[in-house]
Amino acid sequence: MASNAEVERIFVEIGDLLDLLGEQRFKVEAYRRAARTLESLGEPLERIAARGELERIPGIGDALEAKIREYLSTGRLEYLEKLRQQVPPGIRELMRLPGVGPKTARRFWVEIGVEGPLELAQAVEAGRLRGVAGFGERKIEQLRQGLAALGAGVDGGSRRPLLDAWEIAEELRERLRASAPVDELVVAGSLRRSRETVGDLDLLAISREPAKVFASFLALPGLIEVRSKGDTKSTILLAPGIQVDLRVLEPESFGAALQYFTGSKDHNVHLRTLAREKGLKVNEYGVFREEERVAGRTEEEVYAALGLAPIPPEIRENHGEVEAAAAGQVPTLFERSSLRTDLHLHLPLQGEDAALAPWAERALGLGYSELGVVVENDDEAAERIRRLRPTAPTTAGAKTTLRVRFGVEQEGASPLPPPEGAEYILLRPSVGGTPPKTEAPAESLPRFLGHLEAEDPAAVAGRVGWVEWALRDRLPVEVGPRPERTGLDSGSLRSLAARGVRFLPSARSERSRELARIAVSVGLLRRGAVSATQVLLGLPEGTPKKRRART
Ligand code: DGT
Ligand code: CA
Ligand code: CA
Repeated sequence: MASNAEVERIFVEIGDLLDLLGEQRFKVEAYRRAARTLESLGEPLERIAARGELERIPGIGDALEAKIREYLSTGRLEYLEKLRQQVPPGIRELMRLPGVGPKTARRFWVEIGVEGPLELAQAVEAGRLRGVAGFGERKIEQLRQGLAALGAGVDGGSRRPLLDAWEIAEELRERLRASAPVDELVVAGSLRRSRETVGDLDLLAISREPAKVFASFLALPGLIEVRSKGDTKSTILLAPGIQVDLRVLEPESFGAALQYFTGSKDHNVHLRTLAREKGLKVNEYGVFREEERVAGRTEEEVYAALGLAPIPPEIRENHGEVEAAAAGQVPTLFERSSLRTDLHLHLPLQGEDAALAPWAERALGLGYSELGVVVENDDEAAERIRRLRPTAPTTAGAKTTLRVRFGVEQEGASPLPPPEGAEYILLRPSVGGTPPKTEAPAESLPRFLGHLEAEDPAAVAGRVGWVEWALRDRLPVEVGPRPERTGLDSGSLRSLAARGVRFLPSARSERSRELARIAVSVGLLRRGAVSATQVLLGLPEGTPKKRRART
């Protein structure tokens, strides 16, 4: 669901962009004022729009109302996208510098002629700011430090959550596939290993026309800086500050490069030692005996040449997996292709995804046979389910059948009976609460613990208690794509699996396209070495008991 905060952020951005473009004060201020109004609005915009009362919000005139409507119904705003194209992304990046707002960033752009942090740093070092009105020695020194911090923030240590990196990478791959002649395009590095945080993205491609691929790469929207440029490798910095390496490779060595650049570094070091013992040499071009390449086209080939069974990327951390592969005892991890359902999705109130059809299409594309729509267990739950059920697709195409189920979500401690039509219950931690001392309320419907996401670190830490509670009751536990907000990172998944917890992977979608995020949830389960037997492929079983229905 498009939140007020999203629209607020968009208006702030429009205000900044108009300011950067030197637009008139009143126009800029109109957006900023509207953003402030939205910040203090007590009700979701979607609801106000549904009542047709957007124009009653103070400071929202016709033009802004139309923009809010467009965004709510399409999730996009054409006006914003046009503005973005008029301002080089590097100019907006300049506003992250201390003491630099839209006005100053515009002056750097127009008066000094720089288009981003790198060029500004060069201009500062070349003394081109000296003598410019408003730039004394102190101000210049402040800029120099800010620029260093901006660069350092990217090179040294600023890692981002797995899901964010995954989404950036997916968009990048989509764009490059559409604009460049690539036969193969994959992401290696820590993202392929499903590490919980990702430093930079490592893209590998095969193409007969590398020059065209690099040209597209260097013309990507959101590019802030070109860090290096060559015939086989280039590195760029993308907004909002993530580095991306792209390598274009020969098919003969693609598997070796994929293996090498997937890492981890410690895993690779172990492989090299092993190779040496066998009189082989392994690098990003292949496995070699003297000068002869004995493997390189596929990863399996590389591992086989070293006498190893294939090792899934997610466990390549040199934590015993190489020894296990040598003994032919690599654990069998859960596979995404065996997943049949996602039981935790919420339909937005408006827009295309308010209907089930786009969800069904995506779900079938993912190979699901079942989809679970969750509604809050309140007075309207039965009615919402009743309204949606007749539109639920049961078949699509000749062979495939998709079954849509309905579940209710409620607090773990709450004794609420389920409404008519509900088929399962998602129990979530209560806000600010600790898990109940008692068992989860007995119920005939299948139940699981989910919705573990929290923003506040203390609340995230408290999730452990809830998982323990679920474990006592043998309730399955949902695994979503944001470990930093649930506390369920691969390490805890591993130890929970050892204690017999069964998991329900979910993409936690509120838009149909987000169903694809299941890749991240499954990646985490795999990184936790969770086997197929510990993942539920459909609804858990309910505890048969007298059923109280509420209508
Ligand atoms: P990140 O980007 O910090 O999240 O982590 P990675 O693992 O993606 O690391 P990155 O991007 O520096 O390098 C990608 C892979 O390339 C890394 O996992 C293993 C390989 N690699 C990079 N540098 C070296 C190295 O010096 N020695 C070896 N053996 N492998 C390396
Ligand atoms: Ca990386
Ligand atoms: Ca890298």
